[in-house]
Amino acid sequence: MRKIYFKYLLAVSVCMFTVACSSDDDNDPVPKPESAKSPYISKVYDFIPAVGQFTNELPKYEPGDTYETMVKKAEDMIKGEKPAGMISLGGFGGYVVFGFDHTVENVPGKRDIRISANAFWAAANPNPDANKRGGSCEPGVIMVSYDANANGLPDDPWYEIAGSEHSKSKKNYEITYYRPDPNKKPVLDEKESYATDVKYIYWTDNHGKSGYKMKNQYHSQSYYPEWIKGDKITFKGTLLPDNAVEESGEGKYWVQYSFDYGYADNAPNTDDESAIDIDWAVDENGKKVNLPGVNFVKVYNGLNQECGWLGETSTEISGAQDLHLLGISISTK
Ligand SMILES: [Ca+2]
Ligand SMILES: [Ca+2]
Ligand SMILES: [Ca+2]
Repeated sequence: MRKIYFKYLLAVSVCMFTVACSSDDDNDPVPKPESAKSPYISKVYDFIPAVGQFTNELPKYEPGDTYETMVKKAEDMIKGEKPAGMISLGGFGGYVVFGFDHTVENVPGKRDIRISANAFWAAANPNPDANKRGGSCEPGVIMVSYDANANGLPDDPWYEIAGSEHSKSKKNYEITYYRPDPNKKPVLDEKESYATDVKYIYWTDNHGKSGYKMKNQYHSQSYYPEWIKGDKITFKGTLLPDNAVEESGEGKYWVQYSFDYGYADNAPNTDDESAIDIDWAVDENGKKVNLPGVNFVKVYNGLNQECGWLGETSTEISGAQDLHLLGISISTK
């Protein structure tokens, strides 16, 4: 904030100097501090995807890559006005932390931030009685943070955006994925013909459950984040209820139903439900917090769900926008 004020003072004095010295030339560039703000993601601070069929692909892992180079690759994919692509967060808990170059204002009664992803509505839901919107909706839990100590770093308290499933979700859920032995013999199951290994990656959670993540024939690379050291990796967060239903009765057509509001990759980018109101932020006790705005956003996959041949449900992210700087007005709920 202090920096912005200084820049403003500087701009004002440059402007006064310009006016005083060039009375007949009004084409001189006049710095405008406001226009220096970008409505888009300016930086990715952290990125660790969980196990998933797009892990090591979105973004692409190459031998020699490290945590730092993968964070930079994620940033190159989603920053700016025209992001280069998309990142996948993998299974439950996989996350990204990004920020804006300013505080996104929490405007009363309005949504403030849109998070872009690749959600879309089903073209041909076989269930004629479906009364909810659905298609490819892979909800990520959104957390927000205000740069309270004004150091430009996401080292301040985080608050969860309480979306429509907040009261139905499991708080403090933890899942651990175990690195697969590259020499293990794949296990096949004729009932799941799309799978090239039905016991690919073992996982356990803190609710006494365990299982295996499958590998499918459509994605043959390693599904375990290759650059992460250690034989296992644990993710923590709020587990959302499953949202997918196989609607054909033949294992063919999975519909991932959209939650009403408050999640990423849960509604198309043109839909109001891809936008959130900072006022929905709550603390760890579920109590509403009143933030003036936010500088940083964290999104993690909130589901531990497999959909047959479609594979695991994994949140994707392809950008974010400060709606106010873009002049887009969307009412809150
Ligand atoms: Ca707001
Ligand atoms: Ca900070
Ligand atoms: Ca998606």
